[in-house]
Amino acid sequence: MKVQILNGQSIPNIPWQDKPQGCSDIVWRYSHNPIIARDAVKCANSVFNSAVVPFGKGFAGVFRIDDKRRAMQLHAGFSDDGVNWDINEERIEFVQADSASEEVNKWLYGYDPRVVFIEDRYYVTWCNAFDGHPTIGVGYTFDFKTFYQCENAFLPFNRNGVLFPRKIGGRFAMLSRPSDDGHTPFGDIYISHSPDMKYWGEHRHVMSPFMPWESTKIGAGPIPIETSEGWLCFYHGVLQSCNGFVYSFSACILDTDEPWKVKYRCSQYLLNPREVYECVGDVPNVTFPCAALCDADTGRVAIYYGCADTVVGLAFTTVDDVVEYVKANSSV
Ligand code: BMA
Repeated sequence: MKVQILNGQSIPNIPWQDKPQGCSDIVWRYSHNPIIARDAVKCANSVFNSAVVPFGKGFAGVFRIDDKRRAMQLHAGFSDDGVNWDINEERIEFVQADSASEEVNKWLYGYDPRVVFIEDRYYVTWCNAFDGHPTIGVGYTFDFKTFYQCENAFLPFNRNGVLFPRKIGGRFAMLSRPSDDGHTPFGDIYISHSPDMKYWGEHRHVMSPFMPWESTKIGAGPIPIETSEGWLCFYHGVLQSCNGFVYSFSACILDTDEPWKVKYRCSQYLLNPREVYECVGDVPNVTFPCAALCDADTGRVAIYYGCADTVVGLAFTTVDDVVEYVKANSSV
């Protein structure tokens, strides 16, 4: 590999399919997409923007399920191969963490989870209702059975809270997108820091919408991947067409020690809605990545993304290919 993966993990059973012959894309889709159907769980209207990590000999995850009441819920799930998933019928019921207060976390709804292992536990962040207003919820689990809920990271309104997989300069770091109460028609990515996962500050601006494909708003996606070139971050960008929003995704590379500094940023999307399951569903024209597994031995990357707010898809790339492409097509 040309690009080194730092602090990575061997995932010999990472889901994988070689790039189809003749395909010139940097990110390509799994041929059996979608991997999770909208009715994978009895109560579900849809299963989409969801996050997975290696766990034991297989994988575990936190899944966004909009139930048949159209309430947005988080469910835990497990898989041997990262492709076929058993998702719990019951939603996650968080237990209050010692560091939190019961006034903060009355469950109303939760969506768009991310999951990351840091030090000794799996942290979960998601868009959480704080007195009915969306902000970033934070929790953790050791076993994907009992989940503890911490204080919310920020005041409303905020979405797309994404933790870095290790402390940077001795502090936890999180990307997020301050927003408004509705289907926000704007949005930049910021970074915030915390000594203890409770108090967040030292906020810095990271980047704003720039190119046409992302000109309305952008939001962090999967947990950043640490490489010798910096933090490789996939992120979504939204274009407002005459007929609604179009969600595509691409990648940027942030400075290792000062991740609010953007080193490279791809000017084009890497994947956009074009397959039927991405263009047709409860919300058409959405590809929304929330997780990326990366095998440190081979540089293979498996990206999990929500499709049309209805199902989950899988796409592949390699760290070498994506870093080279982002650098070669960068506008910062
Ligand atoms: C965003 C979030 C995502 C969703 C997207 C498209 O604002 O709500 O969960 O996938 O809109 O509807």
